[in-house]
Amino acid sequence: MKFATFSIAAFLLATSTAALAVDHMQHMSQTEMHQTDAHVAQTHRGHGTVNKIDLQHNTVNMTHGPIKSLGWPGMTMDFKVKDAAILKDLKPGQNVMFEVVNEGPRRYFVTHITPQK
Ligand SMILES: [Cu+2]
Repeated sequence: MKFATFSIAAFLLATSTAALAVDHMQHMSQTEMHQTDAHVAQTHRGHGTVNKIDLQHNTVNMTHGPIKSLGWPGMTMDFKVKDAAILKDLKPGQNVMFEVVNEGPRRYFVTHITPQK
């Protein structure tokens, strides 16, 4: 009987420790998933003026206004685009609305550029 009690106690201890470990791991992976989600899903919108289109490097240089959701002030910078097709009808001097996705630290890509009147 003593042995049985001991085994039950040991069993309970082992399972609760294991449960805690699983809990912790689930918590960790959920936290990681949330961080990844934020990077993949977040689209930011900005307004700017096209300065230069570089079809060889898939970049467009724009002077853009502040993008609050990214915490960016207005500035002139090169943006990478995922699909060079969105650059082909653009012209320097055009005012545009654009969407930029953040896929991780320093990984920003313009996904849409819409000329404005
Ligand atoms: Cu910028």
